[in-house]
Amino acid sequence: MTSPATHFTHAISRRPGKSVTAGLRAADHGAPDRTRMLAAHDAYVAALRSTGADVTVLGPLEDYPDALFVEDTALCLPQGAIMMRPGAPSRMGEVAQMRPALTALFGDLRDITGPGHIEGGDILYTGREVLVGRSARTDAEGVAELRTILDEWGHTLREVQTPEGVLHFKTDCSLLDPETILSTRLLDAEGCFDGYRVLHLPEGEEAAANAIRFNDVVLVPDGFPATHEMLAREGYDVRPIDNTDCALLDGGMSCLSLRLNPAR
Ligand code: CIR
Repeated sequence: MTSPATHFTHAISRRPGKSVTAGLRAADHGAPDRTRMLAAHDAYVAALRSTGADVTVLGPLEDYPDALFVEDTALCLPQGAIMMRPGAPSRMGEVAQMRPALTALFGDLRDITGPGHIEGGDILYTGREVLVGRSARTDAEGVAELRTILDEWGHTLREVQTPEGVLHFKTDCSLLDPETILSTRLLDAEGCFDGYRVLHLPEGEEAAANAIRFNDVVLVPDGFPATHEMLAREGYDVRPIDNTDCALLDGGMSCLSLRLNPAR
């Protein structure tokens, strides 16, 4: 039995534009190398496609340096898609740019209309519930608006807290299967994963926390051997992907795609 939280028929990603060098970052460790980033993006898309999924790769948006981080623009569930309202002002316009691709796939498309804000990176759908981390990008009003829509669709929303200084809730955790979460110790200490099996990132490899389970593979940032070994030992099919340049912009595996299984 597959879960809609881990098994998908489609994904949508977007190529980084030249403007990606101006992407948002909490700390400046240098600009990303777009050539290397494009190669990593190709490898990422190939890994998704290797599972048999239909992957749409959208063109770059030079007006939006962070537009490759498509996950933040929408929440996709089997019942429909919900267009987000990013808390980063420079990213607001990305949502309208994603709309046509989702309109083509979903019969029910909703909008977070505001005044609140919410970004997809703060949302973890586990199959049994939707966890939403309040953060510098996701506020109480945004969460409340999402809750109204999810109530209608029969999903339980549980509000949790993204730790101070962490960009998004999923910066520090990933769903490995409907029962199992990969998490930093820092985030798990918030107590948000009671009732799940939690695998902690090995010490010093916390930056590998943002992974994705996509059908039968798990995409994990390259360069974290203890994490790869732990996940392989647990039986997951690990696919390391170069994340050097996305990491400079606080991005990871989940940010680079919308993963979906539309009902129609
Ligand atoms: C930002 O600060 O918005 C981007 N530079 C990174 C977004 C990463 N997205 C994600 O974790 N879902």
